[in-house]
Amino acid sequence: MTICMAAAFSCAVFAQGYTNPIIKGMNPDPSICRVGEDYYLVTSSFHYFPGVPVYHSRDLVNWEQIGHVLERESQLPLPEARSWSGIYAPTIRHHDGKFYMITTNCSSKGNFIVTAIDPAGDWSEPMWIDMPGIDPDLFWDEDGTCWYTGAGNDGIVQCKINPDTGELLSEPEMIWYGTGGRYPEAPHIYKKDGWYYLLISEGGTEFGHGVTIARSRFVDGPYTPAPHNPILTHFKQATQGSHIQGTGHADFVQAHDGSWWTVCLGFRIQGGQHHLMGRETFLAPVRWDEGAWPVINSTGDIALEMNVPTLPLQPLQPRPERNEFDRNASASTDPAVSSSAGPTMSGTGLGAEWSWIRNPEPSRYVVQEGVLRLYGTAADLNETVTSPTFVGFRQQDIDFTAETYVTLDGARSGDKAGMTVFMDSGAHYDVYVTAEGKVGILYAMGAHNHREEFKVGKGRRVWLRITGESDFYKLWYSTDGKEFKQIGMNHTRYMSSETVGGFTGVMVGLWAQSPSGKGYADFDYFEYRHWHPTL
Ligand code: 6LW
Repeated sequence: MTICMAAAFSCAVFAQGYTNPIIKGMNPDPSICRVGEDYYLVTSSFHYFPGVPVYHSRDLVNWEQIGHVLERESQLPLPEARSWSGIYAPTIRHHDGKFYMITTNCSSKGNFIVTAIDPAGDWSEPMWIDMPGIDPDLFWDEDGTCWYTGAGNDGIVQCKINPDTGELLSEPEMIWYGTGGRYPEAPHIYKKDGWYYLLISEGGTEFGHGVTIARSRFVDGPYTPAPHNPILTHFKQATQGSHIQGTGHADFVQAHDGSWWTVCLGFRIQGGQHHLMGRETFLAPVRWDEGAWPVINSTGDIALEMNVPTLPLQPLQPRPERNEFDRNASASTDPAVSSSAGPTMSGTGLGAEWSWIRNPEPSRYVVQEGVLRLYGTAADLNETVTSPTFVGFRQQDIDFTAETYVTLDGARSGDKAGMTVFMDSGAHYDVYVTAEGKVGILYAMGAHNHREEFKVGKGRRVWLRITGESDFYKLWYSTDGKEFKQIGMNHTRYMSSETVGGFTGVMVGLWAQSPSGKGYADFDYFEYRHWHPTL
């Protein structure tokens, strides 16, 4: 049976309303566009490859990942990229039959545009833009002029651009400093009822985050701030107890029924004031009367359960909990498939929900005969330069169980392979089996690495499990797949964004390490289950 875990994100369906976040796990800086009754959304990917996941929906609530924008190393060079570099906030727009995605590669040459006719790909090679700064936006005015708007050092800058070449056509001008919050960023421009609206974020992407707006009769200003700014924030008394914090970085879309909506990022807190799953994508209705300022969800904040009218809901098949590593019918049989511009990961047989660190070697990842075979390198998960043998699946729930069965029959002396909850090269908890027939755990916490290894009777073939809950990750193994023994437990907060920094969220990963570079590990299945559907 073919199982593709990219198929869907499960989401409660109500006669009216929906559950936030609409896209769970690390999916920050959402940008959205509509073509007829189809909606497309992209998010940031930092040092993960492929870059910029693309999601599709027909109701704004239920989203399916249809691919990535940046699938080739030529589009996404990630030399020495870390969890605070690589790809930042993308903007997706559709103009004259073509999709445009503009973003910043902070580990390469900065801002660039790629284009596609089909948002599922192929996308073009990058057209680099000679402009510093981050969070670029594209806006086409009614006269056909295309405007680049982005975040500079102290405020929002703008100039004319040729979106089909990346060439700048005017001198950059500062158009707004925001309302005084730190890091004015994430601009998007919209035109409505004769006004140009400039939507931005301020306050930094932590607890003080918020969205502000200004408008002008002219695209290049002067912009006048809305009297009710910030129009979205959880940095206020009414939401100090909310499970959602850090709301910001929004984009607007007008639905095909005329209603307005915003997608934005936020994070779900756990283990005290900590978040582990990165910043996720949320949805809220916008009231935007003619000539009036937009109002987000009446009160300028959002909830997990949104009791508001929606478009007619079109639920997707729930994501299968278990991936048996049967090759997807659509995947190539060649493990290292090459396009004209270099190898992509689509040939590995793993679906779009999987991510690699920096620029992986496709031939080290092979799905065959119901196993995922990982060929290790000398690099371990503390690696900061090359791409360790690792493939990750976004942690999507505070309470979850992930499980696999790993065989090291193809291992060489010194080899290890297993599962991890991975925030960063300096923050991951691993459970593994060694070629010498031991099981082990590693807590990587900055400069401190704590390792324990135990001899197990049967050696070399074990079931491994990681469970997550609000305060702890627990690490388990089994030699029969029935009785699991807990061999590790550590606080979630040591791996949180508040402790570790960076812009990413935890990935549940499978990995292999082989000092000789010749050993391999076989993973029989990967199961990910949400077991406590409260948050
Ligand atoms: C992004 C900036 C932000 O470029 O975080 O929350 C940065 N907003 O707009 C990285 O995701």
